Amino acid sequence: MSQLWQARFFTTVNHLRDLPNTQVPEIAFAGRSNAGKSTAINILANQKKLAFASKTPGRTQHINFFSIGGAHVGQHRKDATKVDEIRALLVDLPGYGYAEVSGSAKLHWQALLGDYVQRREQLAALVLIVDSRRPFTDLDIQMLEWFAPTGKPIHCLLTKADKLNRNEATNALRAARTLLDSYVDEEGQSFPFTAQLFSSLKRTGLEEANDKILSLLGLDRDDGPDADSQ
Ligand SMILES: Nc1nc2c(ncn2[C@@H]2O[C@H](COP(=O)(O)OP(=O)(O)O)[C@@H](O)[C@H]2O)c(=O)[nH]1
Ligand SMILES: [Mg+2]
Repeated sequence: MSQLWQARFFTTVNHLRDLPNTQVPEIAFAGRSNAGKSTAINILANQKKLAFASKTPGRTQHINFFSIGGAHVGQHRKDATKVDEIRALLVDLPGYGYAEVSGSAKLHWQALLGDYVQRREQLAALVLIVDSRRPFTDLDIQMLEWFAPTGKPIHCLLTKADKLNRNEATNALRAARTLLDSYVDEEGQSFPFTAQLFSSLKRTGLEEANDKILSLLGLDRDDGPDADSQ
């Protein structure tokens, strides 16, 4: 049983000023609408409806937070002991690239997402959800560009790998890694950007993704708050 299975709805946010005042590490899932983000979160959390796999893509313009550990309490409840038990947060960012999103909604998205990924100190890493059949889109590249200066890791899940044959999958992974490796800092050092194949349908790459996410959250180091005393 993975610690990610503990995920529970924590809070939803539509403005940066409302971000939860938590200190635990969080990992954010970003990706183009319809890339398979909600399905991937649900599979990783072993829950059918944690993140709603939306039938109207682009509608979810909010940032949804899910807690790992602790009780099911909202951030505004004065129940500090329970909030203290939370060990990490999973963050479902609004999907992007949906054609029917209007100009002002796009600007709102840009401000909310750009500021969040660039400035949120508690953000440990980004999981970028990309459809394995398509190359990275402009907005995926935008996410890489925003995040690179933070020096924090990005792990890409190349989703819907079940739709590719073995050869196509190998090529998709190689192309993604080549793109990610092309990002270098001023000293020519590459960024901590990684990629893997993933299929929610066939559960391909599930263990690899789970282990990577736990490791990025620092949850792989012990079995709980009491681990030291055992
Ligand atoms: N074949 C296949 N379809 C998938 C997979 N993951 C998601 N989908 C489908 O892709 C569509 C969009 O998925 P969703 O998770 O809602 O995408 P989101 O907009 O990124 O949250 C849905 O019809 C899913 O059933 C996968 O691994 N394989
Ligand atoms: Mg979704």
